[in-house]
Amino acid sequence: REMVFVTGNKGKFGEAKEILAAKDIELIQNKDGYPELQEDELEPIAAYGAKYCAEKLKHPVMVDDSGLFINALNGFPGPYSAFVEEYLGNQKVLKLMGDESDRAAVFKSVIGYCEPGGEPVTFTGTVEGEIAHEERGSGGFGYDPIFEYNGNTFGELGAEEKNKMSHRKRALDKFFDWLD
Ligand code: ITT
Ligand code: NA
Repeated sequence: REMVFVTGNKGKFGEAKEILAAKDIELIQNKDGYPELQEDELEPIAAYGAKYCAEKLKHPVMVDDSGLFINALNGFPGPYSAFVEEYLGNQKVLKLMGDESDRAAVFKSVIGYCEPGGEPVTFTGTVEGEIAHEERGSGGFGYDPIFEYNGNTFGELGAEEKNKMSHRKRALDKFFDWLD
């Protein structure tokens, strides 16, 4: 079985490809992109993106809208995670946190899926962790070096470990339970 994943993010694609290989699904990357709605929640962004791409490509597609929600920053960067990563980066996010003692954060991934002529569906996966005091580890991508889970940052975990319990893995599991 094949699945088209519309994303420009190499890290997301690589992880999803590995996770789905175990389910015997071949993932194909499409980098065409889609308009991202400005919303507080990731679900409508993923739903709109999936619908837009399914109609444009005339093919079933999945998208993944994800974000890091930091408790002490009232959920920021959340839906602005890509923008903040690009324009500020991990060091500035750490600076924003300062010596704040509440380090709680949630990584969230929303898979949007749609078939041409159909309505989009979404599947949400979350993982709870903490914002580290410094960047650690060279694995993964994006916010991985500052997101701690059970004492290790996602940057310190290998892809295999991260893919066992990440927000993306949890969202993809729900999606493929639904597809079957
Ligand atoms: P798309 O083309 O799929 O939209 P994107 O990078 O723009 O790719 P998003 O809009 O979903 O993705 O933004 C999510 C941001 O959070 C982006 O900066 C990602 O690098 C980062 N991110 C998402 N999942 C992550 C993960 O598992 N580990 C670290 N950072 C992650
Ligand atoms: Na994006």
